[in-house]
Parts: sequence; C-alpha cells; structure tokens
Amino acid sequence: MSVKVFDTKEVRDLLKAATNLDGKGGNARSKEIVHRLLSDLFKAIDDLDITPDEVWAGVNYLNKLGQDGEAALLAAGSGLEKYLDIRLDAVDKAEGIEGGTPRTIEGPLYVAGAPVHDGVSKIDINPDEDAGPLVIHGTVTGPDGKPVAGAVVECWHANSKGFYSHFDPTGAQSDFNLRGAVKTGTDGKYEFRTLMPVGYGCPPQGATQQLLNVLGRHGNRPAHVHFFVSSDSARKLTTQFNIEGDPLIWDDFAYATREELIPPVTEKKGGTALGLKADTYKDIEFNLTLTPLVKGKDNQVVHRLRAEVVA
Ligand code: MBD
Ligand code: FE
Repeated sequence: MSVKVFDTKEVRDLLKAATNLDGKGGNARSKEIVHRLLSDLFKAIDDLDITPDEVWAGVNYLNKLGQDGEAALLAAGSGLEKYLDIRLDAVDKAEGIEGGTPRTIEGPLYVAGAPVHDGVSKIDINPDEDAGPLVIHGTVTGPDGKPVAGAVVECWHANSKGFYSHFDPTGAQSDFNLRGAVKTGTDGKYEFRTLMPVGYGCPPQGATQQLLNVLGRHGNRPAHVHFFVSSDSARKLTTQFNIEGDPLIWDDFAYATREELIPPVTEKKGGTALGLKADTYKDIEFNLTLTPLVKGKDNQVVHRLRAEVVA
C-alpha cells in the first residue's frame, strides 16, 4: 500500500525542526544543505516507497562505510568526484579558461609530504619483482606557452599489485614509495624514475565493493599515475594519466579517463645509465599545461582531509 506523506505540513515542519532551519544558532549554510539533502531523502522514501527494512539496511551500510574508512573511495566509485570535475569544467568554460591539461579526479590515496627534489626524482624505494622500469617526464608550461620555473610536480601511483604505499594492506611498502615531488628549473622540465604500475581494485570485502556488487559493477581502475602541479603563477592542476593499452581505460570504476590523458608508452634503452633496474625501460612523456589565475587567485585548490607523513 503506497502512501504519500512528504507533501504535508507535518513533514515540512519535521524537516524544519530537525535542521533548526528557522531557529538561531548553528551554521546557516550547513542548515541549508542538510535541510535540502534530508528533504530529498524523505521524498525518495515516499516516491519509491522505500521500506523500513531498506532504510535500516542503508543506515547500517553507512556504519560499515565509516568502519572501513571508505567514504572517499565511494565518492570516487559513485561518480560524485567525477561530477565535481564536470562542474569545474563548466565553470572554466563559463569563465573562458581553456587550453590547459584537463583535470581529473584526485582520488582518496594521496599522501602529503614527499621530499621535493630538483628536476628529477627516483621514487621506487622498495623492490618490486613484477614491475619493470618506467620514466615519466615532461615540461610544465604556463598559459603563455612558456616553461614554468619553480613549479612543483607531485606524482603518486600503485605498485605491481595495484597497492599504494601508506594504504598497502600487505604492509610491503615504505613511506613515499612510488610517491614523489620535483621542482622545475628554468626549462620547466620534470622527471620521475619509477616502476610500471598496475590498476587498482577496491578492497573485496569493503563497503564500496559491497555497493558496487548490488549495482552489478566492478571496482577496478586501469593502471594510472596521479599528479598535482603547483606554481605561484598559475592554478593548481589535479590530473592523472592512464597507461596506454590497459583494457580498463574506458571502463574505470571512478570515471577518471579522458581522451587527452592517455600518453603513448615507448620503449627505450639506456636505463642502466639512469640508475634503473634494467637497461630497457618504458618511457612516457606527459607535458603539463597550466591555466591562469582567476583575478590573481587560484580557484582550484581543494580542501579535503588528506593523509600526511612527515619525512
Ligand atoms: C585509486 O587509485 C584511485 O585513483 C581512485 C580514484 C580510487 C581508488 C583508488
Ligand atoms: Fe589512483
């Protein structure tokens, strides 16, 4: 028996009382947002006739999500993080900002504090038998097309098991393994000497995978490398590239793939001289083009809780 109670004074009053919407105290913006989200939830319960059993399954799911520490992972897998990018892209378009390297999601696995090196950094600290050497390099250019000096390029990626240091359930990696930061010189160039990553998969017993299972979705990402690029003279860039040829490139559970973010992988020789573990190595050139500050300000700095390790 389907009933409709959402559009009644009793429920309107309940929503206002529960969020103290017209009362004193609290934070006006928080009240506005919570009132709207709670209203949308109540309305969905009415519209879809969501049962008490289903509501309690959802409540318990939130407990598990928190226990597993996966809320930010679910933000990626639910498309919420991608949605924020779609909105930021639209803001840029409306402001006439174009031509930079496209943004794509940060994801939940960044760790702040990697030691900054000039120009080049070798970031594979722990041996990884199953991973071959990889050199990632490119030039940071500004909105004027000129190389940017003093830009800080940070990168982070997974090992051959798809695990990131600091979040590795096997405990096999030390702090900042496969995470680095380099500062560009006057030529704008950066280089990371590292190992080839493989794609990430959600923890199989975690809350995120649990939700994906009921949706009939997988929780895997293609192999990829994340970047932050910061400079005093341009906006912060958050992006990634995918490893060309990965079968999941257009089937990423976090929707981070973009046409412009799949640089070619070439094979080179001379790795021994670079300190790599084999002479033959993979090479990826990934140039980074920054966009101008908006009225002198960087409107791309996102504040969110991030892991940090003091090196
Ligand atoms: C990752 O490595 C990642 O980049 C995202 C977005 C989600 C989970 C793991
Ligand atoms: Fe990642």
